[in-house]
Amino acid sequence: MERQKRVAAIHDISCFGKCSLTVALPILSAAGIETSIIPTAILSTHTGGFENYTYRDLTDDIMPIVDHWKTLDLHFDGIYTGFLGSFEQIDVMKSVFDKLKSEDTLIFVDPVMADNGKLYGLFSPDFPKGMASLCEKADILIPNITEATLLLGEEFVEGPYTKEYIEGLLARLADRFCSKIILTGVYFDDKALGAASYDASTGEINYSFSDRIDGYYHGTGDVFGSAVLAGIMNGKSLADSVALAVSYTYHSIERTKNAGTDIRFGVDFERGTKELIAE
Ligand code: PXL
Repeated sequence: MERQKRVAAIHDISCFGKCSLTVALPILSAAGIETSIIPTAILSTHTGGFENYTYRDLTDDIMPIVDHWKTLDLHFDGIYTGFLGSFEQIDVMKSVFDKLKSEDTLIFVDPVMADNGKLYGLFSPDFPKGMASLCEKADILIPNITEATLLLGEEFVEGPYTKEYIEGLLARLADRFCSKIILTGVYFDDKALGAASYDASTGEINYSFSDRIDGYYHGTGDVFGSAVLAGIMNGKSLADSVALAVSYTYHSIERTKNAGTDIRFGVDFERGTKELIAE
């Protein structure tokens, strides 16, 4: 049997509402990936639609965890960062990468900070600049379109998009940050929604779409990112991993919609994990 892959997932724990670590850990584990975690903050819920949530910042705990791990001589095949609770954590993440990465470690960065043309309320206007400096260290960068424009310092453009616009964004992101880009929230009409991937080292661009389900279901970016990384760690190509993640995320939203669940509560990704290991 092949050696098991090991990933370090570094996100917050939102105790209720299924996103960040409560999504990344189960999805990667279900896909057969050993997953170590570093929580960046603990919140009672995520910040998307709940009021009066608790927030405990864990910035001071991150380096001691990493330094202890260093004494164990661990090898990581991937490091996956998502929601970071503060500006300071951006610099902390750069040190974490330096300390934990080996030559073959894949740095997978989801620059979680914005959606639908808006920076999330708890981030200051200079946060995207800091996040951009972290993205320069990524091997694979996975922004949505709002995050992509913020990282590039461009105006947000409303969809539906043209192929020219999407492929221009992919090229500018690859130019500025890293050779492999996955752009989420891509749509050319109101029927289908999906993602585009670009590998600047080969020039290959691929698209994956599913039917659009109306409503803003929370945590789907984390479900999608975790499924992409699961595919890549399991040896799939970038394009095949994106296709797997589009299908898995779509089915998770579909189950949630059919159940009539509150859209803030997260999606039913749990009952579809078989899809992650299907050949
Ligand atoms: O899913 C991204 C995310 C992660 N963590 C927290 C969030 C959000 C998005 O709103 O609020 C705490």
